[in-house]
Amino acid sequence: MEKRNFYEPIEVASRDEIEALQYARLKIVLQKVYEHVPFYKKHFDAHGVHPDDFKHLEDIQKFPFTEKQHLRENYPFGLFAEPREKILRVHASSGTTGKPTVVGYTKNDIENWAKVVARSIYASGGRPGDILQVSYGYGLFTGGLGAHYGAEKLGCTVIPISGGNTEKQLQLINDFKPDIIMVTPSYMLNLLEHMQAKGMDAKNCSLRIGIFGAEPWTNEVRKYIQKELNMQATDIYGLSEIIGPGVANECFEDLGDLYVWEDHFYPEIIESKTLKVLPENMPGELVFSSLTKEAMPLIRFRTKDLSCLMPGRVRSMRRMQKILGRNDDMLIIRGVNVFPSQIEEIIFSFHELAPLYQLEVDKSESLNKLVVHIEMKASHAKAILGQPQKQQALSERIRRRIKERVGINVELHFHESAGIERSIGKAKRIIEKKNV
Ligand code: DLL
Repeated sequence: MEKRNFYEPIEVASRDEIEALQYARLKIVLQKVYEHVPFYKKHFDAHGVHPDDFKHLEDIQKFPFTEKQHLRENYPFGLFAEPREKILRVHASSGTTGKPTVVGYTKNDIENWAKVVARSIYASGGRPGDILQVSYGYGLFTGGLGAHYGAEKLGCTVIPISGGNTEKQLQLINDFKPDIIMVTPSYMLNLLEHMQAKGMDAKNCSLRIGIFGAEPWTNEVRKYIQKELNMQATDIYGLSEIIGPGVANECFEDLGDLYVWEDHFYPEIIESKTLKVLPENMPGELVFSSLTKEAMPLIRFRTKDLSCLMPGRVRSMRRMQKILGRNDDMLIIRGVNVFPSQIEEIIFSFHELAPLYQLEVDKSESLNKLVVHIEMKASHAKAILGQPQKQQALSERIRRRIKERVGINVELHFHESAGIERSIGKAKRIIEKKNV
């Protein structure tokens, strides 16, 4: 492997240099959106701020936030800061209600996006010449095409299989021998299950690195994947509103938190209720401002993702803590705040259980009750499922651990083998009440 530990020199520039660049870029972006996006002119005017008020980097705090709602209200192209003819590509995220949120890219945006994804693959340990399978979905979702352009930019041989088509995925892993896979962690678990069922030697497959993102995944999932596939699992973060994958990525020399590519995206952490900016090391909601985006730069976009910022170590750019939940994924069960990731950690710590779960909030009683849907591993199912006493004992151990660690009593529902829906993209962790 090359000695150089960065893809672009700015990753290790001095803080002064990075901050000077952020200031200069943000100044241009503020001016541009004020002049070219009617929404921002109104929004800034309504808050009594003007781009001329931006004299120091901290002055960004004077500017109002952008919310997902604002994208919907300006559907489809109302937030574009460039003439439509300059927009080479659009992506959209489906959203749970009504209209999708649409984002646009100019030629330069697509180039910058490819660079930050190439940088992310490099930080994960990928190098030019590696074979890289892209198993994120291609289409309006940013995962597939984002990964694809980045991998080509770095100089990898790309296998653009997209999500789904599980048998074909395994065939290509077997025959083309990719070094790297980019895929949601839940689909990786699904692929692994199929490999094991087919008798493929997952531990000795060609994959060396997995670059997983698009959904929260705990360190328990990391440990499981690393052990079963004998590969390095790294975390890639991003969101379509800001660019797609490649906003932040783990560095293989310093695993645990993600490095924010701060020359393109200016991060802040706020307290969601008071909207106050929090200092480093304090957990809160991530907010990003675009520094280089041309087609649709956003100012102080509220991601709803919960994290905290910390100084860099192997790069000078700041780190963000691995995201374990979103504001709107938080369940309130009998007055206790619960994130699916807390349950995930516990399910993954039981070797008898298959590495998947779904949560159902039963609102039929006056206080919400949480039903945890789980499955036994095929190898343990026979020994336990037909044996009420053994199943009862296991059930008690799981419930006790959840009570100890999360502070709530849950109901467990064991499913037959393959009874829980498998993911081919982003896993659906929270389900509507089932009639089971
Ligand atoms: O999921 C972009 C992406 C594609 C990122 C592929 C990484 C890999 P959206 O569909 O707009 O974009 O969803 C963005 O997904 O606000 C987070 O809640 C969640 N998310 C993305 N990456 C991670 C991650 C893509 N590494 C939303 N960890 C974000 C936890 C993640 N959550």
